[in-house]
Amino acid sequence: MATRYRGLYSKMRAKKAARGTWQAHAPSGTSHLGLHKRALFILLWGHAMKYFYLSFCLGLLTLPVSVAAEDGHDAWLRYASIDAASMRAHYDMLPATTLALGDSPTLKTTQAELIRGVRGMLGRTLRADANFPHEGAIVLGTFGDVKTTLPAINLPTSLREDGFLLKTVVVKGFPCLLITAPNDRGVLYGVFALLSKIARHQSLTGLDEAQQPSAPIRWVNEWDNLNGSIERGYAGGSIFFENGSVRADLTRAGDYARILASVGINGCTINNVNADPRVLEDSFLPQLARVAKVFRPWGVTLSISVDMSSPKVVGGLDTFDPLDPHVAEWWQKKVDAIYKQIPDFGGVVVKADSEGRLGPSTYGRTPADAANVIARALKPHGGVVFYRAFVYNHHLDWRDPKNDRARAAYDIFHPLDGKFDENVIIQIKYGPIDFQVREPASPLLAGLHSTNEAIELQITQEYLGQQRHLCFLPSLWKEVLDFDMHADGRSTPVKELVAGRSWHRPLGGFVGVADVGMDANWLGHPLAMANLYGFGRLAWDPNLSAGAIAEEWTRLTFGNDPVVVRTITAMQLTSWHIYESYTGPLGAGTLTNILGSHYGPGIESSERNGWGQWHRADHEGIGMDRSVATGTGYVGQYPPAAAKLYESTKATPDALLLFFHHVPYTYVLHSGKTVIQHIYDSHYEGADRAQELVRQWKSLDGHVDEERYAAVLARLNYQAGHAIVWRDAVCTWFFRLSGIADAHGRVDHYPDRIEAEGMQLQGYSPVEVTPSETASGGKAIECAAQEQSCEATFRFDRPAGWYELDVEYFDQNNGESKFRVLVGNQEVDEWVASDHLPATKLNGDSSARRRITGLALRPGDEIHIQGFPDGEEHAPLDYVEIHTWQRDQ
Ligand code: GCV
Repeated sequence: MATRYRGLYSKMRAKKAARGTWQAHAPSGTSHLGLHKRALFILLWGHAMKYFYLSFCLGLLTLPVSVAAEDGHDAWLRYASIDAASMRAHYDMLPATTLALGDSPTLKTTQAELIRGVRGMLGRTLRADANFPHEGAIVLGTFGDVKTTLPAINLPTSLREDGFLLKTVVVKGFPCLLITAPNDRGVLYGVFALLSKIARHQSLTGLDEAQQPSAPIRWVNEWDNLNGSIERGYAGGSIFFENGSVRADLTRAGDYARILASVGINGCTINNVNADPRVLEDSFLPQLARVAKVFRPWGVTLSISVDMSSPKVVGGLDTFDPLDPHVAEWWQKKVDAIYKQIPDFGGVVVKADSEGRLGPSTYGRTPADAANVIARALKPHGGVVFYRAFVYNHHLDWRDPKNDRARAAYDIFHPLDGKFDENVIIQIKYGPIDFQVREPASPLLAGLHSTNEAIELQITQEYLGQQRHLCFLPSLWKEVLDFDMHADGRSTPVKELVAGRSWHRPLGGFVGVADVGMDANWLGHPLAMANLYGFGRLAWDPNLSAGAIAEEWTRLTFGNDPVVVRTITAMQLTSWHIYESYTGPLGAGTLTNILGSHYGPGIESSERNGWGQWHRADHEGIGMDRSVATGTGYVGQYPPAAAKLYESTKATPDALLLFFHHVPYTYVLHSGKTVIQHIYDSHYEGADRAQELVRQWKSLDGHVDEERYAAVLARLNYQAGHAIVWRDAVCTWFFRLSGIADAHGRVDHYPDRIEAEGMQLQGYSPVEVTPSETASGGKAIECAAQEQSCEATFRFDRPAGWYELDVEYFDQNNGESKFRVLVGNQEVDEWVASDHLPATKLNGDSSARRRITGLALRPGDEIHIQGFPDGEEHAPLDYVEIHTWQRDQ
């Protein structure tokens, strides 16, 4: 807080504490019960799965449960105590001993995790034995060890690496639980699966279950920079780097590896794909080895992103031409040096010829030339190259209607199919543009028959609300993974293609861009970790439904209270559609500011520049014509059956219409609405449903711990306010451009709103906001530079009653202005604009809402808003909106 206000502000607080009549509720300030009762319904559980036959029935229990505060650090690995004796009793059959048939670091970690989990949930400390005890035991070991020690046990022959078996067996007359796998990482995964069952109160009776991952590649990428910042990270600084080096304390990196392992993620690339060449300096390699060391016990393979120009920049050669023998030799020596320090190093990720990164095009070489030179160096060590297909020209001529960025990946990589070495994997973003709120599956996913591929999904919500908005991504990912490309005229869903199954590729799978940070809860929003969990679960089994994933995650993260499970699962499952509704519907792109933050509304930012994220809206219509007949020809990149779905406006699903076609605003959708009315309606519905999320969450007051309850409520309240900023910006923009009014008369008509520039101003003056649609009426007010405080006043002229006041202000990150609201002489609220929104000026990124509820107002009341500027932020205000107060909302 700036010194000049500190005194004033503490006085304001003291005054407020002394007052009593007026009630102002800060959105996140709701109080909750620390202790409460909750009913636990435990299910009648019966499965008919091949390896999974069990059923038991547990009763209805009512018991007091302490809801302790949590900060999210444990993610879904909380191992919360099962307090109900009757529930705990169902696990009495678990042996008291655990026997590890080997001593690899991973097996040791596995045994320790089992002990930790059982102790946390059941309050029992398993004994760790090295020899077979003369009693039942939980036996941990690889197939190899089991065959040697317990030759009588039949092991399945079909399980591949990382798969596992959980089986009740009898050894030397004692009932044992066997957790075994082809490799020790699989045993670790088996233990996590067992602990997850207990945490979700599932039965272990007669356990006989084998699981197998869908694909060998299940990796995350972290876009961390060596200075400790994270590109597109929204939860604090890097857990790996600080000040140009690997962090001295890697505790969180180890904790993260544990979280990854618990959902079967087996690799992690720790630095930004916009790679700093210094990671390949010899002096850096021992630092990387330190990260590998904390990953190793969890079976997480370390990899790094590398810059193609490294042979020149780091190696001092006069070229980085991938076909130059000196360059090949340099890569070989460098890779050998890495493996000397990190024998289980996984490989490298390459972003080249993309967004200003240097690449093989410098020498007229292809991506295959570039990928192969590194792949050959890695091959003797078993390493792989992930070569990203995110290669495009960001200086496209927007005036040429045939230009289309969406074509780039297929145009560049399809002709190279079969030219990549066997240890190269082409890493393909799920859509052809860039992680938009809705895109069709990239046609390149079906365009590589003789090359390994992996799908790149984004866990960090770059274009999807940056973890300030709730957006459950497995719903989006499932649509892409389940999409059937019909390649070769047969069924080839994306999930099969990327797993390498459709064309029998040896490698393939899933890469998720996670960008976790130093914030205790890893991703910022307490509910956003469902996306990391969902990524891991889908990489393991893409046939899981989004609903099953949301429910699993909720049980593990918030417990098994049926009300909690039902409510959070429902919120997660609607959240992507809600976000899409108030941002960019019908496949037009997210409609965010693509030239800067990628956060708030910036509808025009994508047009008339070379980045190619065009929606081509004009006075008549909107959308990119990508058809073969009249457009850019992009549709022709899909196999014929899929292309047929998108070539005509009639066949194209409404949700993707504007991605594939340019249509007039009056075009009638399959839904029966015109495009323009759909835009208006979806934005109003989306904003209303964002408010509904707040109501849903509030119904959990007392059912979840206070810390996470308050943190989620604050984010949801913010989201509900920001959804209105989005709604108004998008609707206003399209109304002005099309000239077509909203059939329901809502757009540009806000009867409850009082514009700040229309109030009586002292020290404040009106300013234009750019883009204009991001402020109500295109204008806001700011204190003049020399003012220490300013005031805007208006007179309340509605009937006496209870009201709520929404104050729309701007919260830049280059100052912390203070605001105070008074009715007459009485202060009713005060706050500091100290959020860290991605904006240094007034726009849709910085626009924020303060809701003041429960105000008794009478006609003639004067309402004053006082602003106290700070730094570059001049206490900016947009408007006030007054609604009748409904107590329960
Ligand atoms: C790491 C988008 C993002 C960039 C990102 C790039 C990529 O353009 O905005 O931050 O760079 O994608 O995936 O390489």
